[in-house]
Amino acid sequence: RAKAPRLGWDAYYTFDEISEWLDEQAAANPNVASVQTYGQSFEGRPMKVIKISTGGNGQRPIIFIDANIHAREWITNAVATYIINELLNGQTSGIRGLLNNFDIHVAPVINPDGYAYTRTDRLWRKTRSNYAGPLCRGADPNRNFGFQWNTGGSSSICSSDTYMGVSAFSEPETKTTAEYLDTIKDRVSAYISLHSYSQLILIPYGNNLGRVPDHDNHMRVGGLVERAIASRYGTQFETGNIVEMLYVASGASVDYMKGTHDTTLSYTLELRDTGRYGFILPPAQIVPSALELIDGLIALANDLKLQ
Ligand code: ING
Ligand code: ZN
Repeated sequence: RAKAPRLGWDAYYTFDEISEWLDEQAAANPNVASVQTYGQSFEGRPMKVIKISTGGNGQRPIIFIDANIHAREWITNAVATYIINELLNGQTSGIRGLLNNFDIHVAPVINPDGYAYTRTDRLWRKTRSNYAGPLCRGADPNRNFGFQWNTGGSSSICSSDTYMGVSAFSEPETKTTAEYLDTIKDRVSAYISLHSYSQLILIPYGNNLGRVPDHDNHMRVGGLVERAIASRYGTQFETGNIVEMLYVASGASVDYMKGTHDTTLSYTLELRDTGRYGFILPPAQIVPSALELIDGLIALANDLKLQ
């Protein structure tokens, strides 16, 4: 297969660079990959998903990965693009096994405006809309999804970092992502939302509904993912329910998929590290973060195909 390498994963890239790179990947691998622009951000940037499928006539179950819903969590887009590259160019039996059984859809930057804005305000988290008035920019997209919206752990104060937005799905980024997910909902068997940092594998719900009915299955598979991740460099992740591990928070993408679409496995992954660098993870940790996560992803897929 032809290659269109430009990202080197030794630095973090801009939204435009990632966006262009995605199109190049699809162009270089026309039989396997396609990019769909399913919406536009508040400021008009394209909302893109790359779909990778090696066969199965559109019948294979989908593993969907969202990244960079929070602007400052740069490691998540870097890991997401590395995974895409590995899926398209990697030759390991683990990658081949994954692609023989699943289609993988990756949306590497689902908060494009916020991510672009972190070039000037590195710790910005939210979108950049102005629906709450000229004095407040943005809502927390992971408090804005329309499942049990505004049922705890989100703020109605527009300047808050966890501002829920003026209404459920007020942000074009969450609305269009959910609309895209709705079109593939019956085929999505695993939904993975990439965040940083804390090295956690988090199980819905984040709101006050507490544990999902298949909590035990999520714990079991989470344990498999933990072990696979640790097998490469010893990095320790920990699995548990969102509220029990962190805090109450309603309106997350993972709650939407579990609660609205009953997705078999729905996880938030908090990537490296545990606080030494936090959101400002050195670029030297991009490749190791991605490699250990790929090991985790393969473990998840190997189990999921037996379920
Ligand atoms: N953490 C997530 C957040 O949105 C989370 C944790 C995930 C809460 C899913 C609720 C549901 O706060 C980070 N780092 O953003
Ligand atoms: Zn986050």
